[in-house]
Amino acid sequence: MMTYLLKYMSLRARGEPVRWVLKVLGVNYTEETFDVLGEWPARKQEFKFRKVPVLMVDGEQLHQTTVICRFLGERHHLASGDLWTATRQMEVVEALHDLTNSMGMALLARKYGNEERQKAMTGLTAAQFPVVLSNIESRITDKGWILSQQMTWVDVFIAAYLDVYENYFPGVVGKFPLCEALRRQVQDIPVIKAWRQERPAWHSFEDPQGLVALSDGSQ
Ligand SMILES: N[C@@H](CCC(=O)N[C@@H](CS)C(=O)NCC(=O)O)C(=O)O
Repeated sequence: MMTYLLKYMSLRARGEPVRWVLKVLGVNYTEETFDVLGEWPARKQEFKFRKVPVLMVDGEQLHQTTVICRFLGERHHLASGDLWTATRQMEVVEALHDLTNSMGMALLARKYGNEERQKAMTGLTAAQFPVVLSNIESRITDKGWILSQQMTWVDVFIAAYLDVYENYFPGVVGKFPLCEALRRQVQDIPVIKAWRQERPAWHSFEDPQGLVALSDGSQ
């Protein structure tokens, strides 16, 4: 049996998709979190790519959020076995995951008090979000899952991000009924329901409250 240790900051951000996939799979894992502002600078050097999340797999570092989730899904049989299906699923996974770059920049700009940059980065993210959602929407099957008749790790990953991003861009997910239904289906899995109740409140760094002109670009 493999042992898993997730190392990430005390944020939702790129941590939630990994946590949700681990929880839905029901595998044993532990998590070590550190504060993005207070503790990260001292910890950064221990990571081979100087970035997190990192999943320690039997003591070895595995980087990259989407790679970690795909590995877990395939390793524990919550994945499509068809190469082309899995590839088209990865396309929307990466497209949604791309948003974390501009959104991360917006949050950093807020931290440094640069309102203009924060607005620009929020606007960029807001403009792209519905584009990605409409592509996901068109790939959801009559069973409610992305290019699949059964739930895969891809659905769990997407739902975890929608759960975070609907707070940054209120009302947008709701415009895509199949995406909204998928998000609810995954949120209703008991282990996810429990986690959403017990998880820590937003860290001030990523708190949706107080972001300037949240709806810029999405109207
Ligand atoms: N493509 C990577 C990006 C990882 C990344 O940028 N992580 C951020 C935190 S969400 C980080 O480690 N930032 C700290 C730094 O760059 O010093 C992934 O998806 O895991």
